[in-house]
Amino acid sequence: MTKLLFPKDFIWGAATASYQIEGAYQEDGKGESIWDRFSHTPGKVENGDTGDIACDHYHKYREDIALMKEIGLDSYRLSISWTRILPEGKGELNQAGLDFYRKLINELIDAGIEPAITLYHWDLPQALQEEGGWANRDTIKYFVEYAEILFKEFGDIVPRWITHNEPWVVAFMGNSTGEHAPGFKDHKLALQVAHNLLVSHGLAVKKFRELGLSAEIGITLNMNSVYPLTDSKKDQQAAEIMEDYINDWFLDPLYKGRYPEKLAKMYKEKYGEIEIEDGDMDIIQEKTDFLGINYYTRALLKHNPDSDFFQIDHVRPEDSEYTAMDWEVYPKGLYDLLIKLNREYTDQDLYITENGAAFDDKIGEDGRVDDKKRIDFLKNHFISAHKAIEDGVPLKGYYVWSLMDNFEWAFGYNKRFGIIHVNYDTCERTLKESAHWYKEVIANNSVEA
Ligand code: JJW
Repeated sequence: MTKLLFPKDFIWGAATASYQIEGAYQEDGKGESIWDRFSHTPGKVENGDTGDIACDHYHKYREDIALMKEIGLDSYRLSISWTRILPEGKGELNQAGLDFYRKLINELIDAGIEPAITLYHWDLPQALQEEGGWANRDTIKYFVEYAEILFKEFGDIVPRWITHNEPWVVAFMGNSTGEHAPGFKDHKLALQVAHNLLVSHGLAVKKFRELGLSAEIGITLNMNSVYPLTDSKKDQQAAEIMEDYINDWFLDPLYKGRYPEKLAKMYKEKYGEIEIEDGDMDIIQEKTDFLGINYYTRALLKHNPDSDFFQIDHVRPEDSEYTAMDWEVYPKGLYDLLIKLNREYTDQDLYITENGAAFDDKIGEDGRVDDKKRIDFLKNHFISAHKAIEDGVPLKGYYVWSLMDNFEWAFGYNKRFGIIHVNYDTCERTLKESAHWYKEVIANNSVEA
């Protein structure tokens, strides 16, 4: 066995999001979000699950921070619920919402845990959706106003800020596949939403700079490492289109000031032009301090002339291991992705802002949750990250998804991603074996390979 040591100041963390854990969906003046509306619409979420109570973190945050401290986390990534701060998305401020997050942030700091805040983790105010949501450019302005409130309130005590979480999922699963809120099935609408999200990111970063804060700010993208099944020309082209669709649709505007040429041309022929205003591409390129990466699996593609989606098929290798999400376990993809980002896009700091796996965890007779598969998953991904660091990638930290089992969007509570088990009848928390293992990794700043 070799012990792989991480850099001295490497940040070990865990992540969650407001709607997935907080509950208290109508408490202390909170307004309705699109996920409140969506989860309450029959047929949208498995089992009719909602975030009404979730993990009740809104009331149990002190207990949860004590568990984070026990694990030894350096940092905790959380998101803020826009409708706790501004129930209608704009206009009147709800002081009780700010008070909640101030208590939470102070409790973290007192526990020696750095808060990292995501401004937008999918819970758009329903009031703004009624006016067109992210497809309406006014939402960009309201987002920046919301961001400014938080920057002014917490910018001096929160060292790391993330504008958006996974704009690909927001745009395409929310507006093209319709699996997420607000549930539209309109690919052109999704393209407009994607663009407006990027512009809102750039303007929020600009606002952050104007305020002269010493904290750092970036954006988090969900990305897959992408491979062709064979090295045939057609499979390679299939992989290139998928790379454009999943990763480069966001990376290229952020770092190169343009959309991927080939796919943009195909979209234009199929859907016509979306609205891009003069100056937008410059705004989107506003310089950040880091890029956040959410990595779960790879995409393996082959050409299929009969497939609707640009003649591309996903391939599911039978001999691979899969998580409860049916996502292929592919740790090497994390290494490949980190190298691609560092070589082709940016030499700035990188963070893994999410990586983890869902498995069907059960509490055993002895009260332990023996999640060996999760330990193996995390270990092998940590090893991949370590290799990338050795090869010169400035990876500064790693947030495991998730701190605790929670509301996994359209899958409801069926998918358990946590290193802490949550009993949804009692809201009782139990550290899984992976949490005990992670505690050792953090304490030693190393992983045994
Ligand atoms: C599907 C991409 C190609 C959440 C997907 C991409 C491939 C046609 C987990 N991340 O609950 C799902 N999650 O709230 C944020 N991350 O399709 C946090 N990514 O399509 C977690 C990404 C995801 C997905 C789901």
